[in-house]
Amino acid sequence: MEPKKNTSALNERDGVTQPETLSTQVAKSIQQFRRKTISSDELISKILKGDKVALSRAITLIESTNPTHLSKANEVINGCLPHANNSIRIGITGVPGVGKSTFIEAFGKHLTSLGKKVAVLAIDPSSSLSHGSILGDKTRMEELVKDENAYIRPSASGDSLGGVARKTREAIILCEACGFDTIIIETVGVGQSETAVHSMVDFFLLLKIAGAGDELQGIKRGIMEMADAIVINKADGDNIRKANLAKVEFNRALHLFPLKNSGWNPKVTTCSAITKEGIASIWNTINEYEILTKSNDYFNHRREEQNQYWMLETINEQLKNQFYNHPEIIKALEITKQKVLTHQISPFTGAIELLELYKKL
Ligand SMILES: Nc1nc2c(ncn2[C@@H]2O[C@H](COP(=O)(O)OP(=O)(O)O)[C@@H](O)[C@H]2O)c(=O)[nH]1
Ligand SMILES: [Mg+2]
Repeated sequence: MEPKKNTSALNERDGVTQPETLSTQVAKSIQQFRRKTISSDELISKILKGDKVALSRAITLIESTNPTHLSKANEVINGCLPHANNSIRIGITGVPGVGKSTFIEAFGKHLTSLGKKVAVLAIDPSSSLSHGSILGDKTRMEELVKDENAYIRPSASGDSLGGVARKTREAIILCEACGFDTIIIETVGVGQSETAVHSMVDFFLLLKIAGAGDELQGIKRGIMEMADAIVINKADGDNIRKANLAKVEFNRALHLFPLKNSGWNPKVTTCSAITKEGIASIWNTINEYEILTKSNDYFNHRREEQNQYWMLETINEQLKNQFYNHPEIIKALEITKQKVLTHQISPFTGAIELLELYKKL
């Protein structure tokens, strides 16, 4: 009779004799693997020396969903934290095709030519689904990618914007500790990601292109309100006149917004990421902003506020994850949903019951 196949994972097969000696090949690969796993102290000291390979490894670590990586990631972040903060953080947003990647290439090259060290991070919630767009971006940033004083990191993956944003925020800390003094966070102008980026940068730049008189349509008012500068890109060739007209219109529209807490009057400018016209003056504008907000103490005040915000955001996110991933809650949630659906209990009662259950778990 055929022996019954035991499919239990707990079952051990007997009768397999071990080879007397370990193959040298295997030994070698184990040694190599060990050499590759690097302690958090080593990682920190390499990052502080400006090692971009170590920086990438650390960012991969914070992006990992493997729970065993979490404590190591936190060690690295805490080790880097005292060396962070010394930078200007710039958020750049705009709809796909507006020229963000091309702009960042031109802008980034301008900054490195001034001796700046530039890190580019991206928050792109759509790319975590399609695993996309970054390859395209890297080819648009051909020169910057090769620049020794630049670092480009594709967007973190994750299944929630909150998660992706938190990882990006931690990546900012690592980049700063690695010596990058100008951090650019790029996001696609869709959905909630602008708000997330706005809450982690000092300066928020909205990239636009001139349309045929429809400049002010289709822009979410909230995004315009967040902008410290509106830059109309592709102001080259036949487009220059239209771009200048758009500039006038945006200026007029901005006057309708209340004065910002920063005391800064948002600027509207035009540029071409291709001819590089106007690129240098955007950097001057950001410098002016930094000088103003550091002299009126808004700069530090805002960073402190952002720290508080991110602590609370992280708590919210973790609480939600713990709740929804608890096996008992997963079971009870289904039952409660049915009860609500069939009007046995109100949605409010259902929620309270689940929360009460969670407290007891
Ligand atoms: N004429 C012109 N074309 C531009 C400019 N900036 C970007 N483009 C083009 O616009 C297209 C989209 O640019 P890309 O940087 O990929 O936009 P993104 O989706 O916002 O990152 C590309 O074909 C670019 O070559 C510019 O300043 N002038
Ligand atoms: Mg792009």
